[in-house]
Amino acid sequence: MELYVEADPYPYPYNGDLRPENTTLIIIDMQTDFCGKGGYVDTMGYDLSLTRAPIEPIQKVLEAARAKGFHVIHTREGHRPDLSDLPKNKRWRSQRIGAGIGDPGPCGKILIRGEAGWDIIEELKPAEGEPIIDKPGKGSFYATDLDLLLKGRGIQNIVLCGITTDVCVHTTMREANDRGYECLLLEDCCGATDAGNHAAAIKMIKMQGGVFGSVSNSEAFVKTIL
Ligand code: C5J
Repeated sequence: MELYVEADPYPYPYNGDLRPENTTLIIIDMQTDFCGKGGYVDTMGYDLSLTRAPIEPIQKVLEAARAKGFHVIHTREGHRPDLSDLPKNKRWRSQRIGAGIGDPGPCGKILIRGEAGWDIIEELKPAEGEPIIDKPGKGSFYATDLDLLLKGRGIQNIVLCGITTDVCVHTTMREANDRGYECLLLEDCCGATDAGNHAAAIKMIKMQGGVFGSVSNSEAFVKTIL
């Protein structure tokens, strides 16, 4: 039986082969550092309401996906405490904006593995057995075992949620698309540090007939899978 999610610019997935066995939800970087008080994004001075907006829609999607037995994968951006995996230019740029990666902050050292700010927020805590991909960069494929894990599980479809839309979510979607995965981004389950950038990132996906995949929302996805 073919199953499609109502999406733009095309019903997802392209071939109607949407099953819990071949589809994963990937929840990107829902960490205190990106959406919590005293974290990296807050320290940079951005509006936290923008990166917190997707929390509730993601909770609904996560509940439905878990209930139906879909794969669920979480990611975290962060660096080793000795900073050996932190490119010098990334550190320099973060220091320039007053939120130096590795520097102490209200939630511990900024974007450092094991610190309070680096962890996934309580509202979206991974369940037992759900893999967490720790990544040093923006994309979830670079310098991680994500691709091996997806191939081993026979996953063809990736449904993306998380923050930020224009950075880690977009980079991951592009990486996944180039590897042949069929991608869907849930618009209300993502957020950026700038509303215009969120909108632009969504628009980019829809160009060229869906250059990186298709775009839908939490309600349409949940309605389709339940
Ligand atoms: C950023 C991310 N924005 N998770 N990281 O630096 O998108």
